[in-house]
Amino acid sequence: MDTALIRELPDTFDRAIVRDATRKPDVALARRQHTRYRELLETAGYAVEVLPGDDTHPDCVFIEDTAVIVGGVAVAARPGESARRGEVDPVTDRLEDRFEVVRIDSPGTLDGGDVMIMGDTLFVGRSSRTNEEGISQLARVARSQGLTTTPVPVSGVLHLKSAVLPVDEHTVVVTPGTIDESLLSDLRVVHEMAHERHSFSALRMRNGDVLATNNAPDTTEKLSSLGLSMVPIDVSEIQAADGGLTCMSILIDD
Ligand code: CIR
Repeated sequence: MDTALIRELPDTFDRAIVRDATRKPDVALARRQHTRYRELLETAGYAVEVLPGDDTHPDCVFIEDTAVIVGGVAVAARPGESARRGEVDPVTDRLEDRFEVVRIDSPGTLDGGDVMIMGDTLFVGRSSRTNEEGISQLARVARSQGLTTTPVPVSGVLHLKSAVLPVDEHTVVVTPGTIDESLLSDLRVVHEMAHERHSFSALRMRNGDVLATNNAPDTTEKLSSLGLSMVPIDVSEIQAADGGLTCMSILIDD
């Protein structure tokens, strides 16, 4: 059975790092939204494994940023925000029975939210969190696993996956103006609707269903009309902490 590794939301979540602190997330509501996320992963057929939260790391629920599965290797990330680096070891400790663990070393930085694998291509965001050295260390692992790496400069958003989200094997949703779309050569690109800018987030699950944030209904409707099976979810408090739907899990194909 495929596994989804998630991490409990800590009591300190209202101190998560935010780029534009317009409002603090409500921790109790965020926790209910996270529980619903977990239930929907289970409904899609994942065995969900839950790591305990850590109150000293308010962002630890964003487990995607700490490790990236590339073939048979778990790459231990080195988050661009130094305050998040202590989130990595508890996650890689859990992954090391199943994968060889390779670490991104200083001066490299890499956030897992900057990595998107589509077929044989690993796209990696060059962002405020992921630097050139982190990209080249990751590219070495990718090459060893038969993948080609395409760096993608990202502007105006936190991570590559704040700008581009896979919704099926060859389709991505892009927020216009955040990346050079010509780098996505072989992929079908659907644009996030202008009036829903930065609201849409999605997670493609093992059964083909796509979780989608419920505050971007028109972008979601566009994808439904292309035949995708969309499952709406309210993650307002996760979004208030700059998170989306990919960032709360690491999906492992068995
Ligand atoms: C941060 O700034 O690091 C967190 N507040 C949000 C991280 C979201 N991660 C992701 O989308 N992969």
